[in-house]
Amino acid sequence: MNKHRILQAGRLLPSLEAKLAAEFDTVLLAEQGDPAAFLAAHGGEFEGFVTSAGVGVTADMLARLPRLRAISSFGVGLDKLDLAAAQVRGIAVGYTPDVLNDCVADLAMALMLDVGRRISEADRFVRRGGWTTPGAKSFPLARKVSGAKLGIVGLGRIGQTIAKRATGFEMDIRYHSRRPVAGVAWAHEPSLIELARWCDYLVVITAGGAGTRHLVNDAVLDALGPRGFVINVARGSVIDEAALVRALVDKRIAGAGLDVFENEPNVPRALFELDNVVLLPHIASGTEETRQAMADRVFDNLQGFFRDGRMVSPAPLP
Ligand code: NAP
Ligand code: 8YV
Repeated sequence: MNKHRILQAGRLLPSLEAKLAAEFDTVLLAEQGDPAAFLAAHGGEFEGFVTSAGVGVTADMLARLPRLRAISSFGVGLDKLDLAAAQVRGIAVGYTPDVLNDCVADLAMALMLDVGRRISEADRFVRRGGWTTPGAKSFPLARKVSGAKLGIVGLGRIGQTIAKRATGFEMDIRYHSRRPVAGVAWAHEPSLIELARWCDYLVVITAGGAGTRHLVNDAVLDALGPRGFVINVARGSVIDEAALVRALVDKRIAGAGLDVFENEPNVPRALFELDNVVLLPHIASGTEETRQAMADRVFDNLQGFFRDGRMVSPAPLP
């Protein structure tokens, strides 16, 4: 039997590439020279497309793949996948929810502890000899995380996993989302401004995309205030980055822990100067175990579709 032809947008874990190549006839777009010319000549040959949450798929790309039947995306974020364009064509879309909840939640906790307890700042202090310099000022006091007030923006799969971890830290937890979540112990706060005013740590873990663009704006940051920290493990677009930089530079908020940015991999230079900000290169799901689980789901989605007509984790319809 002929293997289904699959287009791979970019490089994947070697183990996933090997599994895909054994089951399908795979082609790596990034290695085909001029992608536009390649797609004009060969786009009609592909039935499957493997992409990632970071790369996504546009309506224009779909138009270049006229026989496409299935897309499998490495990641849970759907903000760069044109689901509506896929739906119009009846193309199945799969993604990797749940398998990354633990690691993204762990990283949110790590960022909260880091900015609250000034861990990265203290590490820099030790490395530059601040501890051993005679007569130097001692390292400044930090803020407590255990027992503090945590506001979670978006109590979905990952948001709930963060709340469970924070429960172990005896944090007082409330959350904001458009709809209250049934069956959870934490209080829903319909107003994001009120949540920000109440909490010490505001952790952002909503979906990205147009619906949440700049949800955290000047007004929310001012409500958080000079004793409040913001953590973003969702998407850079959810926070108005220019407003965040202003609030940090002007010390209108206490600090920030950021895994995601509006224009990745570019991070506003003004943040490099600030000691109360922790900057990470979008690594929340980046452990060997979780990336392998994501890779397995990318494969299972594609194999499930082509063998049984069913993906393991179909993306929700737009
Ligand atoms: P999820 O289960 O779909 O949860 C998304 C949450 O966002 C829901 O609680 C939803 O509640 C809320 N939400 C959506 N629109 C909102 C709005 N306008 N205002 C307030 N809340 C809103 O998704 P998940 O699996 O937890 O993942 C969340 C996001 O994390 C992903 O979409 C992805 O972008 C990001 N992520 C980042 C990394 C990383 O590496 N940093 C890794 C994985 C995921 P309502 O619908 O009730 O509002
Ligand atoms: C991925 C993510 O590492 O799942 C997501 O939505 O943001 C991360 O887990 C990344 O997007 C892979 O491209």
